[in-house]
Amino acid sequence: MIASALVQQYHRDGYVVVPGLFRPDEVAELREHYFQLRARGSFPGDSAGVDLTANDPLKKYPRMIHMHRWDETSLRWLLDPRLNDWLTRLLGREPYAVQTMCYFKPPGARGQALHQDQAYLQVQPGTCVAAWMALDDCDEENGCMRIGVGSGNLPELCTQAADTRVSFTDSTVPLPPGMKVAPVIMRAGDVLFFNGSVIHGSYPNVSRDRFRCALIGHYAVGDAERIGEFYHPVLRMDGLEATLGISDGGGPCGVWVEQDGQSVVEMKQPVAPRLATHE
Ligand SMILES: O=C(O)CCC(=O)C(=O)O
Repeated sequence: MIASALVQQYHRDGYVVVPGLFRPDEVAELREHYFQLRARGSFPGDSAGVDLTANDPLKKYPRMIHMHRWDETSLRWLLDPRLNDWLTRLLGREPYAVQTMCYFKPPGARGQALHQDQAYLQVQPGTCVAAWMALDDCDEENGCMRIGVGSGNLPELCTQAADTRVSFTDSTVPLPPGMKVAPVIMRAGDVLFFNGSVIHGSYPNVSRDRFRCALIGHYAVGDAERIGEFYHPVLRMDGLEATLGISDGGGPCGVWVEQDGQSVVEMKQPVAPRLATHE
C-alpha cells in the first residue's frame, strides 16, 4: 500500500500497520540482543504488571520497561529515523519519545486485557502513540495484538476487572455492544502504530513452542505540554531532553450507555485510584 493510503488509514481508524519497516537482519539482531539482556538477570521495572507466581511462563520472561534509559541499542531504536519519519507523517509533527518496552511472550503466556494507553500516559493536551514492532511473526496462535475496530476516537473509558486467567494485567475496558475486536496479524519487522484512544490488547500465546516477541516505543504528540511522571525524562527525537510538565494522572473516564438505540460514552469522574505506570 502506498504511504498516503496508510496515513489516511491511521487518520480514519487510529491505527495502521507499516509492513517491513525494519529489515529481517535488524530484527534478528534486536531479538537476539533482548534475549541476551533477559538472560543476564533482572532490570528495573521487570515485574511491573506481571504476576510472578510459580508456573507462570512470564516469570522466566517478564517484559522489560524503559530499557532506553540504560541500553544504547534501545535508545537508538526508539529514536530511529524510520520511526520518526512515520510518526511525523501520521501526526503532522515530530513527537516526543517517552518509553520502550520489550515483550517476550513465551509459549503458554497469558495475553494482555483490552485497554487504552492514554489512560496510563496521560498526555495533555493530545494523546500518546505506540510503535509496536513484531520481533516474531505473530498471529492468533502465538498471541498477536487485537484491536477494537472503530475505537480510535474514543474518550478515556472507565476500567473494570479483567479475566486474569487470560490476561496478566487485572483491569480492562468494556467494548460497546457490537464493536468487533480484530486480530492484527504481522510479520517480523512490521510496525503497528496506534493512538492512545485505540482499545487494544493481546491474545494468550497458546502455541507449543513459538515466542511472540515485540519491541514497543511510546511517544507523545509534539504539542503535548504534560505527561505522567513515570514517563519523565521526555526526549525529543534528536535525543535531547525536553521540558514537559507532569500531568495529574487521571482525567474523567466514561462508561457506555444506551441513548436513542445507540451506544454512547457518558463521562463521569474516575471511581478508582489511577495507575501511574503503563499497562
Ligand atoms: O504486546 C502485547 O501483548 C500488548 C502490548 C500492549 O498492549 C501495549 O503495549 O500497550
